Amino acid sequence: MRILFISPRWAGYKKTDRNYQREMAAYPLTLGILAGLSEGHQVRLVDEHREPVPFDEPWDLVGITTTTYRSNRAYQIADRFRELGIRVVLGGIHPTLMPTEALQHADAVVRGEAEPIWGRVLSDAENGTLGGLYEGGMTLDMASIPFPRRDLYGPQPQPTTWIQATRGCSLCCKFCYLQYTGWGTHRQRPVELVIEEMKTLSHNLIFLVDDNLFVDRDYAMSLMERMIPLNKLWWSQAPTTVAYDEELLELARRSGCYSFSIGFQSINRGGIRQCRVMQNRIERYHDIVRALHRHNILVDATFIFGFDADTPNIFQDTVDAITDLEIDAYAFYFLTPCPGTRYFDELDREGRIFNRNWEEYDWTYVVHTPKTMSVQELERGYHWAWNTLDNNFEQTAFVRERWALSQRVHQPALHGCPEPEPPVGVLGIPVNRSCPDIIDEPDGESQAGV
Ligand code: B12
Ligand code: SF4
Repeated sequence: MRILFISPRWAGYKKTDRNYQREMAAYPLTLGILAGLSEGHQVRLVDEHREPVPFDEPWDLVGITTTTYRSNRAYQIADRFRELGIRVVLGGIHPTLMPTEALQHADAVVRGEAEPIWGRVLSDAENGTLGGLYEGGMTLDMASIPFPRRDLYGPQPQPTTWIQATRGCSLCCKFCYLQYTGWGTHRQRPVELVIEEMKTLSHNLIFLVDDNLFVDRDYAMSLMERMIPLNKLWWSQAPTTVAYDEELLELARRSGCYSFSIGFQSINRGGIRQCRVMQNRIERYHDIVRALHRHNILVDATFIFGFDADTPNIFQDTVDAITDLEIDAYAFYFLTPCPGTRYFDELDREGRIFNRNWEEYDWTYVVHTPKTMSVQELERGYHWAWNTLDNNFEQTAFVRERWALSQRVHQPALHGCPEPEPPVGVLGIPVNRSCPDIIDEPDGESQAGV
């Protein structure tokens, strides 16, 4: 069959700056994996940020991957192909969470992971029996994931590529879709395979796209140990708790890690409690940044505005905290419940969801009514925070340049940090814990996962 896989464009792309666009220029990993699963077929990949969708070619099957914020565009593309008589399969996070909606725009929807079910989708398509919902599940043995077909990505001028070692996260942040799906369960690819894939990469910079590489400390340590001889630079998302583990940070740096993207989420204890970001201890944010800097790992921090406990002071307080903490790079997002999750339903039942345009669920629009300020105040504060830091933050120009960030990896400590304190423990978060509805918080403090 002639199969076309598409990653639809993000409408918010045009609002982003040049550096972020360069970062996004690395080819979507999902398309490479889907191609890897389609051996024996003629496959073409289209990332709509780079090239237009080829509607006028004779495809036998079109597979579209989508997140929530790209689903409007995914549906538009799907509708158009179906009008042309071409069969369409939708998959990804949004169709997994909202399969009934997705089925209105596709012949078939894959819920969960493509790997276990794509073969059946293909044979049904060949036999003319394709249709309905296909369950891919989220229990796949990760050893069976094919290497992504990077040979189909076309010219790759940028030095970064995405790679995945693990899926899932054992933490319970209420706004995160993982816990509402089987995707919360942590699974790992054999280290051997990840290293083998890394060895095939011509790229010097790697983004490990794992939800949380550090759920299983032994696994993370063994992977990082094996990465040392590869001489690559890499970054990944990480929970704040990585900073409590000096041995892990030391190995991370030696293996080429130059930056962690860390969800600090709020400097307001109420927000941390409301959304069960139980791994975060606000009173330790300073230690966390310092620990990472001691190991020459840059801190790329995310903060969320719009928690029920946030008052209009949150913007000034967050800007002050970022400057005071000496955070290297930052991003602000609005609290955005993911459609298809219990958290979304909860806010909906409270009558607080006022925006159902999924295109605006990219964390840069207010979609629910905040509790302690107006929507306008929340929007104004968010923009004020971005503008204030962008204007005042002396390092911003280069910290947004990941390429430049990486140069600092092997240089002396960034901010003259003091000698390391003794390790205070390891991640210690039980693998695959189940998320409680509420957490008991001794002395009004959030429970850290350590
Ligand atoms: C890498 C990444 C990025 C990268 C690159 C994005 C890209 N275009 O490749 C960067 C850092 C640039 C980025 C930016 C953003 N991201 Co991002 N990103 C991720 C991350 C960490 C990994 C994506 C990935 O490669 N996963 C690995 C692949 C293999 O998994 P998968 O896509 O789910 O595919 C599997 C199944 O879903 C299924 N499947 C998927 N598609 C299809 C299609 C078919 C036909 C079939 C059969 C099956 C199938 O099979 C696959 C294999 O098992 C995810 C979190 C995550 N775990 O997915 C967030 C995530 C996708 N990002 C998110 C967001 C919000 C954004 C931003 C909007 C943030 C912002 N405001 O700046 C931007 C938008 C950028 C853009 N161009 O779209 C959210 C989306 C939430 C939602 N519900 O929509 C996520 C889920 C993070 C989160 N924890 O909530 N992101
Ligand atoms: S730490 Fe990140 S991936 Fe894990 S539950 Fe929280 S938001 Fe989701």
